[in-house]
Amino acid sequence: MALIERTMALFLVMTALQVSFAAVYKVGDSAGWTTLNNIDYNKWTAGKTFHHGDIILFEYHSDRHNVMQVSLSDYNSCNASSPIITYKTGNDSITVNMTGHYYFLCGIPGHCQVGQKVDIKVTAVNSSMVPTPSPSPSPSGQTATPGTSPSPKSGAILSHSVKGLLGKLWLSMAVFAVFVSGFSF
Ligand SMILES: *[C@@H]1O[C@H](CO)[C@@H](O)[C@H](O)[C@H]1NC(C)=O
Ligand SMILES: *[C@@H]1O[C@H](CO)[C@@H](O)[C@H](O)[C@H]1NC(C)=O
Ligand SMILES: *[C@@H]1O[C@H](CO)[C@@H](O)[C@H](O)[C@H]1NC(C)=O
Ligand SMILES: *[C@@H]1O[C@H](CO)[C@@H](O)[C@H](O)[C@H]1NC(C)=O
Ligand SMILES: [Cu+2]
Repeated sequence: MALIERTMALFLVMTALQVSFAAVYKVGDSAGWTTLNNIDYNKWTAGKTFHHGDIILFEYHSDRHNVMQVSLSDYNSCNASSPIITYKTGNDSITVNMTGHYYFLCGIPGHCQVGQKVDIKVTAVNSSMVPTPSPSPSPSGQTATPGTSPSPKSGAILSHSVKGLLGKLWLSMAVFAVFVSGFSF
């Protein structure tokens, strides 16, 4: 019984630790979510790696803008007539809990058209992303086309993930040590 409780406690702590790794990204940084200054929000996302569990924060004047999560085609055509979800508090924290693209736009007429839209690609952090000692040949026998060597961007994603995994490993070990030491009582 004590073992089960301990295991459950360990699980809860681990979950809490996962949560504490969530990053908060304020869209547009200090400028926020606006049509002023012609902000290119897809420039803002460049170089950032959004992970499952991260928080996307939209800050804006709620009487001037809103935030709609839409489909890809609605994103491309700036169609605000059938949003998946609409946020309008002016201070919306959105926890991204699925991998893939989140397409957001402002639903106020004309705003998306002048660039108030953002495509946030959420990546999972998982153990299969840990680098292998040597690159193995493609199992499907696919030959690499000339000039398609791994881009520096994928390297950046990799190192980011590895850093995250190492952090988690370190904390897991610390928690495990506490867990094990509990038995000596
Ligand atoms: C916007 O989307 C709705 C429903 O998805 C569609 O009926 C409408 O024609 C679209 N409007 C434009 C301008 O594409
Ligand atoms: C928006 O919400 C965050 C927490 O979600 C808070 O830290 C921040 O102060 C809020 N900003 C404004 C302008 O209310
Ligand atoms: C993801 O978040 C949305 C909105 O916050 C929620 O409706 C949905 O149930 C969540 N999905 C999972 C798998 O947690
Ligand atoms: C881990 O990542 C790989 C490739 O990115 C993906 O195919 C796999 O489904 C992921 N696994 C989990 C558990 O998310
Ligand atoms: Cu707007």
